Formats: sequence, C-alpha cells, structure tokens
Amino acid sequence: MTGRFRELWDEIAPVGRDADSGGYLRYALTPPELRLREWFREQADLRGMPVSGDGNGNLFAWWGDPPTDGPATDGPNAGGPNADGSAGTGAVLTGSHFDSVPHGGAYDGPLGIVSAFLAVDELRAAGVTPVRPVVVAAFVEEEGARFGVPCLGSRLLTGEIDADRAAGLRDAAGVSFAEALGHRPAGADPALLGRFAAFVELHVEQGRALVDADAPVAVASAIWPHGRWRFELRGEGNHAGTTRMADRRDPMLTFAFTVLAANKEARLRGAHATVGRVAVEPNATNAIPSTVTGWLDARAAEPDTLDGLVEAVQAKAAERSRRDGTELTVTRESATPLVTFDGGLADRLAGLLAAPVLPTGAGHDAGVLAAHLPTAMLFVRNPTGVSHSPAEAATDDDCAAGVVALARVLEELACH
Ligand code: HGY
Ligand code: MN
Ligand code: MN
Repeated sequence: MTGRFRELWDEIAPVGRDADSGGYLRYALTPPELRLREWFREQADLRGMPVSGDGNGNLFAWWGDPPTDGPATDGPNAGGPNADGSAGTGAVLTGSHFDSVPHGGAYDGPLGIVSAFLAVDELRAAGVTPVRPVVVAAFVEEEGARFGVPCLGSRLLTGEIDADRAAGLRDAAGVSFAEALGHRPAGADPALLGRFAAFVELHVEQGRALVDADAPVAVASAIWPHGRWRFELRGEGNHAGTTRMADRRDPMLTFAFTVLAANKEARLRGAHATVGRVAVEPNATNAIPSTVTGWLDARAAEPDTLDGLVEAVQAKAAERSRRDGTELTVTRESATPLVTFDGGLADRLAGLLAAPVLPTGAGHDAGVLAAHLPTAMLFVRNPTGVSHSPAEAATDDDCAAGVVALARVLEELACH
C-alpha cells in the first residue's frame, strides 16, 4: 500500500505548490484547485464511479448507484444508522477537501480524498462488494481562505448557510462565490443528505498527540467550538511626520492592543486566540492608517470559555478604542459549536482499529455534517505536529496505515 499511496500522491503533490515557500496556494475554484477537481473526476472515471454534484461546488463519486428513491428508509432514522449502530440502506460517505490556506501543508484535505480512492481500491482488491453505496466527496472551500467562511460547501449542502449569503461572499479581488462557481449555489439538499447513512473523514492530524501516543491513526472524539470575528477599526489617516502623537486617532494602536489582549485572555482561559490576518488602509509606511481590519480566530474546549474569551477581547478592544479616539465594529463571520462525534460510532471504530480517541481544535467538514448524520473522523500521524504551514508532514507508511484503516471502516459500515 505504501508504494501505491506514493504513486497516487505524486500525481497531485506538484499542483498548486509554491516553489519558494514549499506551501500550497490551492484556493477554492482557482486553477490549482480546479485541476485537482479534474483529477478527482479522472480518478472516479478510472474506477467506474459516476460523479455527481450538488450545485454548491461539492463533488461526489459513487461506488454503487445512488439510491433513486430519495432518502434511505430502513432503520429508525431515514438515511441514518440502525438502532444497533449499523448503517441503514444509505450510502457511506467519505472524503475531505482540496483547498488550502495560503502556503498551507500538502496533507490538510487532499489526504482524505486520496485515501478514500485508495480505500475503495483496497476493498475491491479484497473482493469486497458493499451492500450500500460508498461515496467519495470533495467539499469546496473548507478553509474559507478565499471567500472567508470555512466549510462553505458542507454548510451549503446542510443548509447551515443561506445560499444567497454564500453567493455574495467575495474574495480579495471582489469575485463573488457565485461568479467563481459559475452560478448561484443551489443551497441545502436534504434529499442528497438523506441518502447518506454516515460520513467518515480521514485527515492529517494537526497536532502532536499521535506522536506522543506513538500510534499512526486515531479516531476523533470532538471538535472544539470555534469561530472568526472581524474587528474593524477606524481612525484618522494622516501624515506620519507632521502629526503630533497627542493629536492622533491611530487605529493601529487600538489593533495592537487588541492582539495583545486576545493573547492574554486566551492564556488565562487555556483557550486559543489568533490574529493572523490584517488589512490596513492606506497601508503606507509614512501614513497613519485610516482603518485597520483584523480577524480573530478564537477556539476553546468549552462553549462558555469561548464566549468568555471573545467577550473579554471585545471589551478590552472597545475600552482601548475609546482611549484612542477610534471607532470599533466587531462582526462574527463564522461560528462552529462544540462538535461531539457520534460516541457509539467513535467507540466502534476505535475498537475496530485499536486506535486512540482524540479531540481536536481544528474545524472540518465532518464537524458540519456531524449535526446531520452519524459522523466520524480518522487522524493520521503528523510527525511535526505543524499544520497550515509548509512544515505539515506525514510519512508514506502512516498514510498507508490510514488507507488500510479507512478501508476497514468502510467495510464495517458499508458491507453489513
Ligand atoms: O481552521 C480550521 O480549523 C480548519 O483547518 N479549516
Ligand atoms: Mn485546514
Ligand atoms: Mn482540513
């Protein structure tokens, strides 16, 4: 399996890779990611898997025909698992995303899609014929790196974001999501969603827990609640050389204080706060900014802790804004509640794989789908523990172990 993994991986590894940083620039629906979507269709075609879309930019490759009679009907939850936890007649969905953060790592997203196709190969090579469809998905705009809302594709499919709001989201060049997609997104598709009995996403681990546990694969237990808040600060643009310090209304000052406050308030709470993105106008060395816009990414193990963190940062920013004579507007751009994956499914898979069970602070499409169908995640060891960076890593052997684990999970869910 290691050799087959490397062979398939090498087909996509160069796509969208920045020669200088070694990171990836695979923004949703831009040429590199469009190339990977073509590759997805090629892989599906090679395996005789028809590809369907949902009108939102998500792709689905089907092993076994999609049920034509709408949502699956057996078991207590149409399309859901039976009471004993086995999957109903619905399809078993797996896959992940192709898009990356700016200069992101190679594995975050694509590993789940490559592993899914290889897991199908593994089952077929073993002569396994599922009793229900196995579907490989590629969700669009999981990172939110182009249009600002993470898990945009899975939020559209599940109706967690309004199609008109999504259509109007714009990238830095002012291109709307609808323009990039080529049409207004279709929005929620309950009939398609009802065809899935379970979703299992394999993903590179974005931390060092598996290194410390000395294990190649883990099962996810939960995703921390997290969100993104836009802090817009307006002051008075002016000359850097002729404006006395006492006469300034400098939004950069308020912003700098806000960043320090976010760091302190997060540390006090054992939470995580990051300000990694800022936009300054006019962004000139010799001009006091007129506006500074910064984005806070805040996460915590518990919802109350997260709420307290964000409230504290907003209060500190507002207090400083008054002192600096600047104006502050805070807008929540996205929020993901605490996700606790289906405990029965997680325990079942952890037992099947003899794998540890881990929470994560990273968001995933699985975190969105978990509110709509039984969902699980598999993590593959990342020796550096670093992610959203060119330093993200995974060994071929561990990736192969991930494929084998995913194949066993798919067999468990789709063959009984
Ligand atoms: O931001 C996240 O946690 C995910 O990688 N989109
Ligand atoms: Mn990511
Ligand atoms: Mn990801």
